Amino acid sequence: KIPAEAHPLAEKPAEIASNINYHAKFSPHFSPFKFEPEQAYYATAESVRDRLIQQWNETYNHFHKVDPKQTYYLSMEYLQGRALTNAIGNLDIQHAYADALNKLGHDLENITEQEKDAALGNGGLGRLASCFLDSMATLNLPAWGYGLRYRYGLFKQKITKDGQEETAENWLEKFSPWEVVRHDVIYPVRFFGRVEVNPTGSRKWVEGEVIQALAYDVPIPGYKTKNTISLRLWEAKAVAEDFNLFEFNDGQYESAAQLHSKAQQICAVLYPGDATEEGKLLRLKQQFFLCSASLQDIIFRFKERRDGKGSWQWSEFPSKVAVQLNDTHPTLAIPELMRLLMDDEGLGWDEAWDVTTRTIAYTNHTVLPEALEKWSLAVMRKLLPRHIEIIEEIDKRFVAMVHSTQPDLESKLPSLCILDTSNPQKSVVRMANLCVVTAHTVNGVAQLHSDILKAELFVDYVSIWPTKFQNKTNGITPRRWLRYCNPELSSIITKWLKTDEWVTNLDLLTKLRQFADNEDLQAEWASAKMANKKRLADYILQVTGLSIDPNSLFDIQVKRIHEYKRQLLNILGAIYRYKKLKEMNPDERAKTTPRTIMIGGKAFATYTNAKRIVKLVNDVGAVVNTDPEVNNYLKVVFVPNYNVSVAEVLIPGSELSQHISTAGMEASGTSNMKFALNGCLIIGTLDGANVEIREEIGKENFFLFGAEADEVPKLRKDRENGLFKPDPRFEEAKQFIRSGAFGTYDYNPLLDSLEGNSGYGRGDYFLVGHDFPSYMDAQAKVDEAYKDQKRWLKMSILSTAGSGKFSSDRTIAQYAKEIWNIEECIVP
Ligand code: DL6
Repeated sequence: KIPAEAHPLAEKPAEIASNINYHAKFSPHFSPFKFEPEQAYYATAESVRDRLIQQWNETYNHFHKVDPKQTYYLSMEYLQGRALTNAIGNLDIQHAYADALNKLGHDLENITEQEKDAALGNGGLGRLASCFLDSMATLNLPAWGYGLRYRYGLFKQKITKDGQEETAENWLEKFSPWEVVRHDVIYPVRFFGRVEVNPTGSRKWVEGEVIQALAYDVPIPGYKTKNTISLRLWEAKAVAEDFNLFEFNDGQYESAAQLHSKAQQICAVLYPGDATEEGKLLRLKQQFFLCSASLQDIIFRFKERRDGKGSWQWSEFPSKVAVQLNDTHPTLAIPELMRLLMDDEGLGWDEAWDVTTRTIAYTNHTVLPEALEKWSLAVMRKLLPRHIEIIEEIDKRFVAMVHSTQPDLESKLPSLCILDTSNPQKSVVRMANLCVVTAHTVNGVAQLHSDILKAELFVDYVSIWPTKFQNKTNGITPRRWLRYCNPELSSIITKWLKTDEWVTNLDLLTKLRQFADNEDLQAEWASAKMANKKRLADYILQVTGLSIDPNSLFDIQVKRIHEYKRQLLNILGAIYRYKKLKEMNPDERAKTTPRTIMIGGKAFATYTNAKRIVKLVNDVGAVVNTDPEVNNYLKVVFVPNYNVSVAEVLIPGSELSQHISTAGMEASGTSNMKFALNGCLIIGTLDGANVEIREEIGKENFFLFGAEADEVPKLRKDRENGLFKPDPRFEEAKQFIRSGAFGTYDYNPLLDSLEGNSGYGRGDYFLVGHDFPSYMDAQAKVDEAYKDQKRWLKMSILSTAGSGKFSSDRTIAQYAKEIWNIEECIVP
């Protein structure tokens, strides 16, 4: 830690102001003499970036000199959000910058609102990757992230009368002040072509199309440390020689620039639709592009650091390099590393396999069968002919190993092997199997999820490699998710703990427990919550035009819209609540706990039922919020375009949050951790990390309901056998929708998915009907608990106090020690 007075950046606001002015003047992106908030944002960001660059270069030089073992995190997604508040906070220069901007007639908070979210991810997995980068930098670990520089990130969600509408999110519309292009870091990535066999037997991948991968680096500053690491994003490019001037001059404009347009397609969008063959091919190209460019870069750096230092062996590679695959999306790193080692560096199979297996580790983030990637063998053979040879060889050797050492498992081989050729027309490569067979370590992301992986999805592999499987419960960065998004609560915590060390040692929050009953703390806690609720109410007014009452209970569910996450359970509960309020007389109504239910999240563009859920929430809101009998007691709000920045407003203002997935389906969840950390109570099932959160904060502070994971298979069977008796309240809520109470839209397909044998092939696969009564009972307990504000505040304080375990610093320290075997490397 750098003492405040010796801080190299402890400058006078006047100097900072002149630096911001300098940027506005000499790196201008706008017409001169304009200095409105937008211009001020870009100039401020550039001024901050300059400071980062200095630390960043020192970090790289230090790592280069020390040559420690380094981790490379490969992820197709990063949900970075905004960078300015985080950067000046981590650099500890927020006061100086706020003063400087005041001098220039601007307000720091207002300026930060100008920044567009970098949304290069979909949801939990992408945001986790971003939290991990923050922790890697803060823990001074020699680690980097690799990803793709998508032109359009996650779509912008608009709500129209028809429900969700998607438009492209142009986060690079003007430019990003946070990225630095490295024109000297460029690698060729090949697609298609053929394998050439040389007389010596060695093989080479030749011809096809070659696209260039150009590096754009984003600095990731650690909190109050000089260490600043990189997120390297690859951009696809064709070179000038690929432009056919002859054809162009001949009027054949499209074919003249064919490779340029193919290159542009690669990084055009995050998750191109893959319903078509073209879409599938493009997605596979994206995955390979990330893997190939990153591995070429890693190998280049490994060799560069050995240059001139005497003789070295490739067997040393795993003692210098750890590669973590963030789910199966970067699985092609496995055959690509094998190919680079064998075909380019001349290693034999055994040596290359030894290096690869000791380098690669894999994290699984889902047990949902449709999310377990399988790629058509035929498509892959066309796009990556050499890699398919390698995958076939890995599979062949795996099968031979099972035959010779695990005869008991021979009958399991059809599901264990990598290639599934049972239907020769539709043979596929199972990416998770390739990862498990190759990786030295496989981990799940919460204890329950890791247990399920070992007991179900990967059970037979466990008997082959009993020590390969680990758990690494997810975490969130306390910097973004408390210190910066909730300054009011942060100051209170610092005051009561008499230190701000909790920002990097979140376990210190347990010391709040002793004050949970203290009236002074409770009063301060309540006033911080009210300030955040008012800020949230202002935000809702601004984006929806709806006025909500900060004295009502703020109940929030925000996450991707998916049937397993059960937003449908939430809205059915709201519908039932509305119906009962309508049936009450005014005196009865006045005794209820007023609630504002907020639901936000994006539905995948082609996921019809998810989009119906979005429409239903909006339709219910339209009726409830304009019903004068009820709208003082209940409001239902759909929060549009949920993203990282919106979460930073919602979470601090929340009092109850819903994490209500069918048990066994949510691998971990990380928003549950963010809400609990901010003193929000949870209503939830025993799923994912909820289980551990409940253990940490105390079961009396958690509103639990629903079936447990090990009951789910039997409950599904019972339904199929007609043994399920729905609760009358559940029937009443569905019937109310069918009666047309919320408009004329046809909700029958959605409601049918909760009945009979439709939806996911079997009726109510996610057990909404089964869990509905216990959900409503738990909600009744919430209403009662909220009436006793003293008790509620105590529960809220205990939620924060019990959240220390869920720091991503803890998670990353465990990855570093137990998977990567890397140590801190502090920049002096
Ligand atoms: O591990 C991060 C996050 C978990 O918290 C969520 O529970 C899980 O649903 C999510 N998984 C994905 C799946 N992507 N794929 N494949 O995003 O990961």
